[in-house]
Amino acid sequence: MIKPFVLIPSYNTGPILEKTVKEVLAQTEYPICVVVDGSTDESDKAVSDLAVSESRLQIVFKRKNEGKGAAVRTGLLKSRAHGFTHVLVMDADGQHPAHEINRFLGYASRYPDAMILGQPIFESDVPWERLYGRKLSVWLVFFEVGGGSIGDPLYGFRVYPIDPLLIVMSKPGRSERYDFDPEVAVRLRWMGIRSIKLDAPVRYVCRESGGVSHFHYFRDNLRFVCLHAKLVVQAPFRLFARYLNSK
Ligand SMILES: Nc1nc2c(ncn2[C@@H]2O[C@H](COP(=O)(O)OP(=O)(O)O)[C@@H](O)[C@H]2O)c(=O)[nH]1
Ligand SMILES: [Mg+2]
Repeated sequence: MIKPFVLIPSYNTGPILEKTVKEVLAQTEYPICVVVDGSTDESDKAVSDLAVSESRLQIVFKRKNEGKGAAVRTGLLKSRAHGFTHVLVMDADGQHPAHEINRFLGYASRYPDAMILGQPIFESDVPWERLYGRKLSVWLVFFEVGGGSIGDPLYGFRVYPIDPLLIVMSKPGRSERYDFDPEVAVRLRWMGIRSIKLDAPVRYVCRESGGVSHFHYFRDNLRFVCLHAKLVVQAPFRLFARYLNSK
């Protein structure tokens, strides 16, 4: 039996954070942890108020913004005492489908040793540069893990078994920002963690409806370049080691 919780890292997400959390509360019975990562937009106020009446909802505050990956690690470490075995990570900004949480956790329950990786189904609202930009990442991880077991490495709607995830995330020099999503998927595969890919819709919420992104095209794409340069160099050794272990 798995014991999962939902983890939502948030940084200056604005009013849409409360909407997202309410949707998650309505869609699932599992505990929810929101990590407010040095936000300065007061988006945490509404969810903090909500947490007073919702015992399933925990808000963790970080003073300084350190990035999505670092926030996920903080949430995992804070929740350790509760004995959770699995975590479903999703975005705070309304892009990810709360209605898919139970289906994803159902798969995690059937395949507890696997990570469950969302595969984005885009609608017509997807910006073209996002759609085409990610194709290179898909191709690179295909090479890095020796096949299509990850699919889209950038879609962060996923369930992870916590123990191996923490092993991967605890090593020094690990990605702390958006590069967290591709890096952990690749390294978990290298560790021999099986992956199950499930389609799930992704929305691009327009600014007028509260949509917000902190993705910085130059800075964050440069991080991806550095990450993949490292992974591509390590890949042949890791894949060879896995091949030897499987003999
Ligand atoms: N905790 C934390 N979460 C972040 C940070 N940057 C982004 N996020 C969260 O990661 C998710 C995706 O970020 P977003 O800026 O929407 O990226 P995009 O969807 O690729 O444009 C959202 O839930 C954000 O709240 C950060 O520095 N700290
Ligand atoms: Mg987003």
